[in-house]
Amino acid sequence: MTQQKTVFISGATGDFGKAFASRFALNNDRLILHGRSEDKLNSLKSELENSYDSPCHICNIDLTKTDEILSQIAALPQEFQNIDILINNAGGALGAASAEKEPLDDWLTMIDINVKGLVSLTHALLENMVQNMAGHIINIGSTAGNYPYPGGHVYCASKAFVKQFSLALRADLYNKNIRVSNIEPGMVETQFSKVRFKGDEKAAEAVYAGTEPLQAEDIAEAVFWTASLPGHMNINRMEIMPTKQAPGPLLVDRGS
Ligand code: 8X3
Repeated sequence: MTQQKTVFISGATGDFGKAFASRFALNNDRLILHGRSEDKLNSLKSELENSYDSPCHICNIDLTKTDEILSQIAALPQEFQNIDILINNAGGALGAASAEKEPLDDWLTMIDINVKGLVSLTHALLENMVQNMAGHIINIGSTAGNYPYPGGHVYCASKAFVKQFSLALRADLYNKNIRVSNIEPGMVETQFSKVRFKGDEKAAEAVYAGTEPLQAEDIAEAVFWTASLPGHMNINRMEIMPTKQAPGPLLVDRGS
């Protein structure tokens, strides 16, 4: 067990978020659980507090509303105020059709959550981390930020933003004792595809059919390991794929 820390997890009620929360709860860390549904947050908090010795505080914020972020951060109970680890996990994909077929609203929603939400939350917590000269920002990127694919358009672009933002933050924080890591999962079997295909179970199941995807707990282990390393070690980026997945060849139009 490593020293008890305060960990802020955005998107805590999703599959990744729950796996991260359980992994850090196993270490008795203090958790700030962010989500958009108060009911889901309350039941996650009770579940974790009943199973682990890990105090939880819930943060029911819409990440597209900067004033909500600032007021809830300002209202954190004292024992949760010094955040050691921020896990920027909230985000997702909408649609996988060719770019010209996708509604603009879905593109803008992905930018709102995956990009604007992530930078707004980071901005809100950064000053305190710099004052304390301590902290670790762990962004949940994606292999989609490294390898574009058909139907990936804004989702791929948003995750490329997260990668570059993480690396650029490193350039400002390397001498302030604040670590920044971008964890880049490939195919993981979660509700991700169900959300992407707007509830179409068949389309979502087809993504994982006949192969062996990663599980949310695999990524949680990687995130926990990244956070548990000695303070002088910073994982800049960690790309993780199932053994049965690999980057593919470039596309070539041969006119047929
Ligand atoms: C999830 C990985 O390949 O579905 O971020 O975009 S992928």
